[in-house]
Amino acid sequence: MKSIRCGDYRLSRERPLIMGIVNLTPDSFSGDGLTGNIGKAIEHARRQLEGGADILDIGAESTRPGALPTPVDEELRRLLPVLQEITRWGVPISVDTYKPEVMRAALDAGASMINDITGMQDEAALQAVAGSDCAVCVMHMRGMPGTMQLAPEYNDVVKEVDAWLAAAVGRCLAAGVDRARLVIDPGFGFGKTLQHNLALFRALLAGEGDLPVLVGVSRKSMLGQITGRAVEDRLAASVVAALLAAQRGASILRVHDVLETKDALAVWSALK
Ligand code: HH2
Repeated sequence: MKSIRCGDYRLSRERPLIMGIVNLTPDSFSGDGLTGNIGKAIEHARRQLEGGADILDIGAESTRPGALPTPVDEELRRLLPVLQEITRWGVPISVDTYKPEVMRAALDAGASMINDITGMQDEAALQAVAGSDCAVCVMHMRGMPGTMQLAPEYNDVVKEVDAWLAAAVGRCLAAGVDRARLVIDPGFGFGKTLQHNLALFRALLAGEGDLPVLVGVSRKSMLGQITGRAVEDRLAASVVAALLAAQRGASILRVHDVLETKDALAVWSALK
């Protein structure tokens, strides 16, 4: 399968794609959240695009460890004004949400991908995406952000995450979502210790199946644990991790630092 169906777009799988993060939140872990200032958020989205993003991923609820859910109306209030502008730019826009109401509103506003950190477990979420042609990213998470990092435990994290994702994919297919629309994501940092994240990262290459994999490790605490650096000093670690994920076959790299990741991929592609 050479491309991912993503609304009106076809995303090539011939090279790793860069998904630029746009956080419309007051409390994102990376400190890049923009809320209440539509102009600044749109400017940030534009910069991500000019830096070389192939897709923008816009989210209006932080899912950092310990975060509490944002009410639907507040999420929509943050999201829609920005979404309505950037969906006119002629590039694929992904919306990072697990709420069916927000999915529906996002698709109505022209989003071409839904990025669900809860892996489409909710029947209403499946219904929200089934009738559209959007791409759907199903991510693995153990628990919910409020409590997911308290004491995550697995017998075999790689097998368990694979089985969970296979079940999530099965639910999507059964609901009528075509396989060509699906993207899977092991969910780095979502209900996982450093050791779990490392095992999942190393297993990326071995990942069976033909589905494209999205990897989101940008600025995450696993990189802080490895380097000892604070979130604002994790640029080099994030770029290296993105590059390694690309080498291990990731199709989509979800990153805060688009320009730097783009350069790293260009050098890799020229020198490999
Ligand atoms: N990570 C975050 C949010 N959404 N979606 C996918 N598919 N994969 C990820 O790894 C992922 C995600 C967390 O990062 P960020 O959006 O920067 O932080 P916050 O949730 O605090 O806004």
